[in-house]
Amino acid sequence: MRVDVVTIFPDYLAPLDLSIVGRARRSGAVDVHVSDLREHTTDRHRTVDDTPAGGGAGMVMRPEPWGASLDAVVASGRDAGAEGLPRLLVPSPAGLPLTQAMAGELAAEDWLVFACGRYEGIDERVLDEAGESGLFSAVTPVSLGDYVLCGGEVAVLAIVEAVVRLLPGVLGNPASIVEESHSAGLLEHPAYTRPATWRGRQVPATLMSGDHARIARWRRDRALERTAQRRPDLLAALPPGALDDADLAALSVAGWSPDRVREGAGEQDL
Ligand code: JQB
Repeated sequence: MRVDVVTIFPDYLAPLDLSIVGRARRSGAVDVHVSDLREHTTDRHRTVDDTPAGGGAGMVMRPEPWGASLDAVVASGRDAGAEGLPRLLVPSPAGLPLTQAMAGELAAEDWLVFACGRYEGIDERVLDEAGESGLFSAVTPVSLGDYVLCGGEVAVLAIVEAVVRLLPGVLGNPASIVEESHSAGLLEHPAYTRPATWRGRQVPATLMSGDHARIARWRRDRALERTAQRRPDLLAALPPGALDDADLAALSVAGWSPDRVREGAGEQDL
């Protein structure tokens, strides 16, 4: 997979050299190119922003450097042998929420281009033009969640990490991805390691029992309990048939009737 990132803060993407993503780059699983939007400014002050049309607070990113940068990124990817059209992703608090399902779709793409905005975001015509230019297979505004960051760079770090770990050969142990899909739609169960007793706290006895069926049941029950407590919206969103009788029994012990599960109880106390 090829990944291009356009930003006014290339140094913000330095963590993409570290850890799993860094190793994936060195192994050739992903080829990351970070470029500086200001290279495509033409004025002496390398200006990328201007006041909002219609007035109001803050600044908006001017379209001209974005048009030139995106043209250049697509041209240099092609020169480097990239085939097909890249997908353009634009982090924004107004984007589609990033989910594990979206990460899975993105992991199936050959080429992703990220446009990192700053200030109050990028002139909307940049997205409209990219969508009609024929340079991109799709243009997708994407959000990390319902809070406001200062720019798209942190979102790119998160999205690239979520995607790259799904690429073939990147995680040494694909069993962990299999386990994730097994518990898909629920929060993770709690995890423990040695020592068996730490500051007077025991690892739960079931996990020390060696009884694999009992351990699997215990983990599923803890995952269900946590999800009901912390993310009742996820329980309500499970596909029909995702919960069997044993699951419903575990939830009923935790005070969740099947009706309450279906409602997802948005007004839950946390
Ligand atoms: C500028 C961003 C996010 C990109 C994601 C998320 O866009 C804005 N609008 C109003 C005020 C401030 C901004 C700041 N801003 C570019 C930019 C925020 C992404 C962002 C994001 N992805 N929250 N914020 N989940």
